[in-house]
Amino acid sequence: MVSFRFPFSFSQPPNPTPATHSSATSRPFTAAVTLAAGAAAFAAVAHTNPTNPFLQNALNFFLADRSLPLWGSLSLNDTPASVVDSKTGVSFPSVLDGTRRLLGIGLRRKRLLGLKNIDVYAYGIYADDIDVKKLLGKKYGKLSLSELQENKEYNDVLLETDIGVTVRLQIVYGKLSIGSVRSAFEESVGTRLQKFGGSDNQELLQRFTSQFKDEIKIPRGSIIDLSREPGYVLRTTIDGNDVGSIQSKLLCKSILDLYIGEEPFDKQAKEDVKLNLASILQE
Ligand code: DAO
Ligand code: DAO
Repeated sequence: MVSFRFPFSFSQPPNPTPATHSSATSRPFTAAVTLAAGAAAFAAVAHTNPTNPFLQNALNFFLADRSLPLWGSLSLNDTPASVVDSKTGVSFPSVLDGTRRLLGIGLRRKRLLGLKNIDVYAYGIYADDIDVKKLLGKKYGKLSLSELQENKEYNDVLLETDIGVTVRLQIVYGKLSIGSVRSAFEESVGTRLQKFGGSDNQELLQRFTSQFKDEIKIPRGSIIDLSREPGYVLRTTIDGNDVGSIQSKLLCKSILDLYIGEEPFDKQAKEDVKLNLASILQE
């Protein structure tokens, strides 16, 4: 196993590759974790592939910042089964539902009574690989990483395109009540419904929050999947059980905006999503 300073680690190294990354290990990363086969293979490929300037650029970006591995440059065999978020210790599968690929991990924090911040949940953002290539490949596949970074439309492309997306929330706060979920939700999503939809969206908000029945428990460790299915259907599951589906482009956009919009809960997670999406588009 190779010791790297990254904010995440892979939980399943199938064939640990020997350490060959002395240049990379000296970089100033923020958290020390272990990095196994998947990204090691990637790093090796990128280092030894001067004919692919995109990969080199992407690698530089990747090393200068912190990020998930660039999936586009890993073969499926090299993809680790899951990625561990070092801030919370929560683990996210690299792939959900067969084709949804993990693009970024973030943390939702909340200030309590203006006093202290609590970690409410860690989240993973996934997008459907096939949809991404089909719907975005033609338009963005030819652009370089820096061109993509400057492209204004690309910034919002996951928000605006009918691509399967899942945001998986894993609760880390141990004392969440349904009441506090409802009111946080009315605040965060309510603001977005107004921003995108204008005045009267009370009914839509009501429809969504009425899915949160009083008897539902969401202890630490609960997994909530918020999925945008084709045709702008927002589907919610808790620990794998369906809670409900609502067809609304506005609701889908308002929810995803919390994570990949203009003011996301975790800015780094959004940057990771953009970078990993770019990497997949270069495949
Ligand atoms: O009042 O005890 C408290 C703390 C409540 C924090 C609520 C934050 C809720 C964030 C939404 C969670 C969605 C699953
Ligand atoms: O973090 O402010 C926020 C909003 C998160 C959206 C959470 C939706 C939660 C739906 C499941 C509720 C279960 C009772």
